[in-house]
Amino acid sequence: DTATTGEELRSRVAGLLAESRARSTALTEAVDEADLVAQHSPLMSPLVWDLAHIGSQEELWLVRDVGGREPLRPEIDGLYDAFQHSRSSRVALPLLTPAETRTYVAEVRDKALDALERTPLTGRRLVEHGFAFGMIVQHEQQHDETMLATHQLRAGAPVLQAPAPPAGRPPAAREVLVPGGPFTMGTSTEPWALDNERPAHVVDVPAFVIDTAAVTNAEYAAFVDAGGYDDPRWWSDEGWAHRVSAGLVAPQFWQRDASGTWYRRRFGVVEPLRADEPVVHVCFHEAEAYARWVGKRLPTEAEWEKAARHDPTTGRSRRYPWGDEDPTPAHANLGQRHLQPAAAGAHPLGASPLGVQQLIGDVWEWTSSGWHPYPGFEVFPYPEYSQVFFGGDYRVLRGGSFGTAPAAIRATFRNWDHPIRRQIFAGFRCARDPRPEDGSA
Ligand code: AVJ
Ligand code: FE
Repeated sequence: DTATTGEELRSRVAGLLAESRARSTALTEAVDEADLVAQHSPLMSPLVWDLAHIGSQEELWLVRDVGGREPLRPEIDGLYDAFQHSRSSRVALPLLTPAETRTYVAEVRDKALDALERTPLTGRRLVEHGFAFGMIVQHEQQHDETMLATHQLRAGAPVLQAPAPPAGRPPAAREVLVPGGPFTMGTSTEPWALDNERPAHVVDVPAFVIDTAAVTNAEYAAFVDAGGYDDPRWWSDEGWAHRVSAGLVAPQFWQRDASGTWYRRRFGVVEPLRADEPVVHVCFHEAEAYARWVGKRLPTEAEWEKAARHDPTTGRSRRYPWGDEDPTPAHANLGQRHLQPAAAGAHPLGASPLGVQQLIGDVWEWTSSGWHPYPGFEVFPYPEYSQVFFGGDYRVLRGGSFGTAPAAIRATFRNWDHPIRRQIFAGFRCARDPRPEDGSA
């Protein structure tokens, strides 16, 4: 945005830093000391590690790098380096105590705000330093979503509360044809886009048909109830092998009572499965099997982004499905305002020009694509964010979830995880190749 001045950016950043810290504080004050240092799942860090890691990254990038200050606690850098210790081993490290962690992150924040005050945010510096602050805001929010996933895995009484999301009526058209042709994927102008979203490049995407809503619990339950988990026809070889070895029988956190009614456990509350909500906590293999069962497939990453950004009238790619404005609560279910995805059709104002709904927020959406750099990719600012994962056993997820902050999502944002992972707030929508009756392709 050419109109952004250094002062506007400064106050915007200060507000977003405060917002992310309020969320981190709420997530870590909700549980007692024992819970903070506990290992709730081998897939997750103890909550106290995430909090100190948030501070440690902020210290590295804002206090030391942008601010040019001396390290506060150089001796703890290694403890909070995600590449030195696996998530499952972090609980055994000599971590800061919860009280020490709170003091540390508060001291770092004071110095980061001081750097924000003193740093020139004009010209090139606005871009460089503005990005560093944006990266740290996004980083804290990403770990807040990770901590929310840890809360979901945690046993015991519920500690988080939020109002129910708005109701909705499923879109009248269940799928739409996206005409074939080129569109601009990725971005070279979005100021806080991470390296993997860059650069903007033209991709020619053949015509495809995509669902206007994500697959719901009722739809997914029909697959489970029809024996979908017992029939290797719907699964890839790799997916079937995983289904068998991991003993998957339904999405994570689902349970059935004696009469066959489905329930799910959500942040410690067991409640009847809500039929019209997007299914969540399925792995890539489950998403792929469901899609095959209904005669469809998952969208590719390029298809997903074209459905989310392409404006067929102007030929331009938008920042969001609804346009270029930042998300509001009317557009999308983001930022942990609710503790679950909203029903299909709950955010019609967030629809794309072709009427595809809820692409942003609610549930991360699995795509069929692996994790690869765009043509012209350049590491920025460090290889451990994206590059070291390229080509690994990952699938791309798009769109963010109810637990993703608005500052940490846009239609170009790319997430990735292993195809067997279910602890993230991930669901999916289906796509397919057009048939003659779908009209002009
Ligand atoms: C982009 C969500 C895969 O949480 O592992 C946080 C983001 N990178 N700290 C993750 C990230 C470094 C990353 N994901
Ligand atoms: Fe991190």
